[in-house]
Amino acid sequence: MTAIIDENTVLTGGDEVRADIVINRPKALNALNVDVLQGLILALEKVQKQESLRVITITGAGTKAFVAGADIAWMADLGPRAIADYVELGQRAMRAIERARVPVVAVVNGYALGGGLELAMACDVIIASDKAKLGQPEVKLGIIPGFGGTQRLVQRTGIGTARRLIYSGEMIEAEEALRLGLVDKVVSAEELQEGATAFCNEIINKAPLAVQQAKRLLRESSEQFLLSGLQREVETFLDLFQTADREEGMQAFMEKREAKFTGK
Ligand code: DAK
Repeated sequence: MTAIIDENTVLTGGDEVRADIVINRPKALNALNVDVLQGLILALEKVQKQESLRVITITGAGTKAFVAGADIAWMADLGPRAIADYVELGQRAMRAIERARVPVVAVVNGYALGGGLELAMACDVIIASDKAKLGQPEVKLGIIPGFGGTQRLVQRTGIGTARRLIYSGEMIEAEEALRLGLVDKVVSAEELQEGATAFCNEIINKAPLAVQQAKRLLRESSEQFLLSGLQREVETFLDLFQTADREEGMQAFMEKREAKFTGK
């Protein structure tokens, strides 16, 4: 896949024990395109070179969105080969988060939709602002969650809630997400950074090897099941990507109108 990696789309900062990764496309609500996904993978590799690292945070730039999903305008015109490459890249980015040697905390500062919620769910812990809105709206576009949402949402909320959220595509508020187990902590928007720092310090102060081994074991507890589910999700996603409903769903989004689906 050819992509020019714009280093400014993913920023890194922090100190010797904590790395902060910021997805930086605020005008497109931090939507995930190739640059962002490749930038995320590179940022994760870079920050983990620091031996003293204890925790990583991921957030979105600006006050409106964590990540509003895959970049629909960009994705709408992709052919079968390019979309298959995108799948591979997206899955690699999610797995890089999940397999990072230290815990990764998603700091959800606004909309976390579609691929954005999937990215948050690949993190170990999700801390959300009370203004955040979360959902898997893919069925409104003629597709399904394709970066692990059909698998990781079930793990977080149980199957009943996963069905409700994925079939309806509805957006929910942070407080409801907390009740459902979709997020782990809700903090007022004004205090989100302090709340995230307080939680990171809880991790930083603990025995690093114990935390890291716990992370590995927790991940491995469901890994085989997850990997086979992810494979089936990708295959189904690619089939749906070829349908007329998918074309209509994405076209309707770009034209800011309701989609008219035909089941074709
Ligand atoms: N992609 C591209 N641009 C987006 C975007 C997105 N997901 N979300 C928002 N934007 C852009 C808008 O088009 C708008 O651009 P301009 O018109 O200013 O140029 C700008 O960001 C501001 O958005 P709005 O004007 O719409 O702002 P509002 O406050 O009115 O609404 C909103 C905010 C978040 C409710 C709304 O923007 C919205 O509904 N956005 C779309 C959310 C969505 O449907 N997300 C799911 C995308 S599908 C794959 C695996 C996974 C995926 C894809 C492939 N493979 C396996 C290959 C994932 C799919 C998805 O995530």
